[in-house]
Amino acid sequence: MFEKIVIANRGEIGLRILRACRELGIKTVAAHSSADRDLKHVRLADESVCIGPPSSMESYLNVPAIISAAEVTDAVAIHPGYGFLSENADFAERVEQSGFVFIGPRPDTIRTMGDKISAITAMKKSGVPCVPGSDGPLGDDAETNLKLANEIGYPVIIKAAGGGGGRGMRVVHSDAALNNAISLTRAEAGSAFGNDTLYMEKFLENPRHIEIQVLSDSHGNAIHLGERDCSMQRRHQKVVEEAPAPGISEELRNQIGEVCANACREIGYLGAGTFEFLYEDGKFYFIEMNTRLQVEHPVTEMVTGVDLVKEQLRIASGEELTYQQSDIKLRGHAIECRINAEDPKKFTPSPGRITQFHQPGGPGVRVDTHLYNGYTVPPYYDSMIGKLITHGNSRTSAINRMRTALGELVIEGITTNTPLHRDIMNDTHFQSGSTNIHYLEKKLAEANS
Ligand code: MV4
Repeated sequence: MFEKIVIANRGEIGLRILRACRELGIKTVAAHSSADRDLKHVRLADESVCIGPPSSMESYLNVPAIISAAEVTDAVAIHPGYGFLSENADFAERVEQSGFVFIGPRPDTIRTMGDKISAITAMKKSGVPCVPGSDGPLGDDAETNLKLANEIGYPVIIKAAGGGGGRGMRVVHSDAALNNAISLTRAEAGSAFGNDTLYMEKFLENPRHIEIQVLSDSHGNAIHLGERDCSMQRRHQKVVEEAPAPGISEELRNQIGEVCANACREIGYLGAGTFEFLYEDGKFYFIEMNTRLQVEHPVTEMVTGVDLVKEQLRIASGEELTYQQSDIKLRGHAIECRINAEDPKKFTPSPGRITQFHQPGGPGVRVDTHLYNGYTVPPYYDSMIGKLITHGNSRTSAINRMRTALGELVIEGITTNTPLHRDIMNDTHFQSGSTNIHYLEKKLAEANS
């Protein structure tokens, strides 16, 4: 196992990684910006290195500074967390060229999955079900594109190969609108991603967003850890996630999970990964693969008992997975509410000093946060300040525990989206498990009319 690693991230995930390191006896170096000296994990780490000023561009995205932090502390590996450089293939490559281990998949895998067309091509080849679509890049010939759209059937969606996470997409409903939409999307993609390659898919109108968690080691072992339902989102930001997804049978879970684990073995995937699917009318359609640890990983941990961060560290250090597929048994149900420092109505960021913080507790309650009394939430970064996770024997029990936990949560000095979570937990449609990716935005629009 590694002797010492650099944590190249901040906030709750910096702390989450630090805790996993402690349990494995790994020494920690917190690489942090000058605005983050008071972060909980920076205080707790064995060592810390300031890698630059507050701006992410000059700190958490500053590749030479992060590699220097590893060099000066004699660390052997770098954990990127999520966001920032976690899915940057060039960063992973430079970490390895500098003689350190990147805790994540190999650079080539990250590169393949970063290009949405090559990701779909690779997954389709490995037997993962995909959305009917162009099977490759769109050309510029208007007639060919019209023919393709008619074969797929309207509505179709035009997506940028360099996009993902909701950026660079356009829905098209008719022949009349198609080629203009392609030109517009191509121009936008070119300036936004420096890559104007596009592809076309059938547009699914009311899907759920369901993703499969996998772990895959360097000895040819790969397992799936079931699914998460992340449909409760606003503007491509997830708000609530849960595991398992309501209404997915054990048979369907095992079938799609096996397909994903098998794809991992075929491509020699390394580490933790997530297959993102749209789920509609009982069928899964692959859209993207995430090659990082995800924000919502705790709901999977709660229902499987697997510590995903410890497994990431073990896999990166060359050890074998400590679980076989037959060891993975789902127990109960888990829900996560992302707590954001934002205006509860307008969703604008709300940084500032925390004057009171009381965290909920009791059976089946987990709080992943770096907050403490007197901490100041800086204005420079993402507004997520913590995650409240509950577990119960049933979905109803997990929801009830979340309602109780939200009732106990006190954060004063800044505003948060806690009222929204109380609303969602009391929402009869959420309670029945019958929502989709459009549900929350529709609910919020209705509340405002
Ligand atoms: C889609 C889709 C419908 N049909 N693809 C948005 C984020 C990106 N990861 C893919 N996205 C979508 N792709 C087809 N063929 C609808 C979305 C989509 C969405 C997906 C997941 C979660 C939230 C979403 C919100 C709006 C649109």
